[in-house]
Amino acid sequence: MSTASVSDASPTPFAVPAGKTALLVIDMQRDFLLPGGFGESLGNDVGMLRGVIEPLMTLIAAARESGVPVIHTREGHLPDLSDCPPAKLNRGAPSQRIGDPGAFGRILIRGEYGHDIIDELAPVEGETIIDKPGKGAFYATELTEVLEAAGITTLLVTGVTTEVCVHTSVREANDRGYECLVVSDCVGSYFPEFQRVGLDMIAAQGGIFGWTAPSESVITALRQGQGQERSLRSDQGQERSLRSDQGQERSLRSDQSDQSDEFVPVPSSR
Ligand code: C5J
Repeated sequence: MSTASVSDASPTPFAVPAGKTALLVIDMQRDFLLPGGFGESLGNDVGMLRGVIEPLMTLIAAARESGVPVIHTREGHLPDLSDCPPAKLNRGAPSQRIGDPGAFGRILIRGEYGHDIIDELAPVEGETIIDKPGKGAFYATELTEVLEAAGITTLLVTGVTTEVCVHTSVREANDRGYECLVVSDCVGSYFPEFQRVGLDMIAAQGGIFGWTAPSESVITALRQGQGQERSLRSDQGQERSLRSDQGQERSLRSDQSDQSDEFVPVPSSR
């Protein structure tokens, strides 16, 4: 197995082990990102989040190309709100709470148009989508089982918002023993100061919750890993073919010795 490295990650270089790394895309949902939607109706500038879309499209494409699994999450609740505790439901402006009618359907309700992932980042067939009722991607979801089944130890974390669902998920992942790198230009906040401080907090104190790095460096590491895997496979292929050549040679020698064994001089009876 090869391990590439994000050499300029903060606070130190970050290892990206092949076959053990997944890309986690947190809550890139219409309710948070579309102009005229829930996020904007709360007075937020969705442009702050939309800046993430393009670099994230490029990173997701690189992950898919490198065979790194992409796992998407969506924050939302059952239509009857039975999975939304009052402590969450009774927040925010009345009439703009979870379950209320919004521009793109009931706000943050599973199955509604606004709850789904934006078209630009739509999951492709075979990718996991985790529906989460909380801010963290692990709370009341099957994410742990999905990661364990795939042998994942390392997460490249992206999505929105930096200081809420990305932070909560990274903290949860860190407590569960996962190595996390937060991709700095692929996470977004409605508030510039939260974006800056949110990223600083992750890598502070020697990487208290994880690492940070820009997507360009992460993509370089993914390509490096892909190259290493290719040359490992080609070395293994050459070794296999060498072993098979040696095997053929051995079998040829054994055939030859078989032949000589088979050559039984006919005893002369005369
Ligand atoms: C929020 C999220 N901010 N995905 N959700 O409520 O960060």
